[in-house]
Amino acid sequence: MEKSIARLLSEHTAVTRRWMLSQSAVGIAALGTQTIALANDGSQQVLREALEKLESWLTAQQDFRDVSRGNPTPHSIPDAKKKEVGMTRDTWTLDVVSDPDNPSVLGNPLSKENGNPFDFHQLMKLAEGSSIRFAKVMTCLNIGCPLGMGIWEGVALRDVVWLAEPEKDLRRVFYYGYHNDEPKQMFRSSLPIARVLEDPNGVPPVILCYKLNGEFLSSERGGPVRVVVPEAYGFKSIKWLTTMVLSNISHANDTYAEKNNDVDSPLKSFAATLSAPHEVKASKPFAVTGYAQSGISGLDKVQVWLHREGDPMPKDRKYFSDAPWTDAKILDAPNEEWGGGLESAELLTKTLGFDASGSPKRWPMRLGKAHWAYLSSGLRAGEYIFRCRTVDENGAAQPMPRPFRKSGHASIELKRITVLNA
Ligand SMILES: Nc1nc2c(c(=O)[nH]1)N[C@H]1C(S)=C(S)[C@@H](COP(=O)(O)O)O[C@H]1N2
Ligand SMILES: [Mo]
Repeated sequence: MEKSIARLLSEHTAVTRRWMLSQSAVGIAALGTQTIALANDGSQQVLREALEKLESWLTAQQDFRDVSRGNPTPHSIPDAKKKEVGMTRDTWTLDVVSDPDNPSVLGNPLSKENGNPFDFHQLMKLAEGSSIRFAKVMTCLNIGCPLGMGIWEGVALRDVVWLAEPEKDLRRVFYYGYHNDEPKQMFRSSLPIARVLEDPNGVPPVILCYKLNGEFLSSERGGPVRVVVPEAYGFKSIKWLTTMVLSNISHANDTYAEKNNDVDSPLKSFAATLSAPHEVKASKPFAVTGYAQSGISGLDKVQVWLHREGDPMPKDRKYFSDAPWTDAKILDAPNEEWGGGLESAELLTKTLGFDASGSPKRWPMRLGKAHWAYLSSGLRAGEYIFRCRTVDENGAAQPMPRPFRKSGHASIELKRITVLNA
């Protein structure tokens, strides 16, 4: 989608500042040998050019990648039809009911059929006292790169579950959205009730989300209301939510399980490049930039390894754990300009993980994105392979501790760089 030039410019200036600021704040030593080169051989210029092309930290709603299923995709149906089926804020309702196959005992089931569904007005009433915001990267388990990074706002799902007055026989919730009233098109996800009622250490609540980056959720992003599960891959965050089923079923029943996906897998940490040169001249500085997703075990380091063809390979041919990795520089938090169309940084003062001045309490933020840069002062001629990886806060290097593809992307990316004789 179209980005205004003003927005692009302000975001890019902000990114450049992130690096420059961190150089003065963290000091010269943090950059090691790289700073020596920064003096007058063009490194400064090379780095500036690479950083200016970096994406902003947050992604605007309309710039998220869309992987919605459905024929037609629910967000593409005409406005009149959206009103008819409850896909607008003034017509939206949610059923919170017991599972007929594995019933939970509910004192007050909420449903259209009984004439008492939960609606958007009630959601806003709940939000007045207890809205929740957190930063999260939305990533599809089956796609290598994140779809977008946002500040998601909503009400804790448990606040609405309690309105249905569950009494016993409740082990799991499963939920789905509008799917053109065709059972075959239903896309369902599920969670243990424990996860809904209580948050694991430091992880925000599961929410019924109605805003992204301070604006009401667009139809394409799942509006008027979607579920957002902070630590999960995208498939748990059901869009165009209509139905929450409280169940005594003892196991996951997600639609996503049908395609061999590991539906219990939380977000993994991994790094990837955003810009890397194909060709550089020998002994000339060059920069590589990228992002890292900070998974459930956080992000301690981003490391890179440049392997020259013909040089000996490490013993570990699978994950290169014993290769001569060196640390890249993780960029500091954006200072003021967060990107993503965030109207005002004021919102961050009321966002989990940020302090009263709107600064992140920890950086990088778990379950979010961070950006990194690597500056080489120059290499001798040859064919090189550039690799990058994360090291999480438990010390596990990508793709460990969970290398399997169907639990989310973590394989190590590979980029070829040719260094030509000068
Ligand atoms: N109702 C519904 N919700 C859905 C989906 C869907 O097809 N239908 N796709 C899911 C998947 S697989 C992903 S990865 C995320 C993507 O979220 P986004 O479109 O906001 O980027 O939405 C999830 N929620
Ligand atoms: Mo997905």
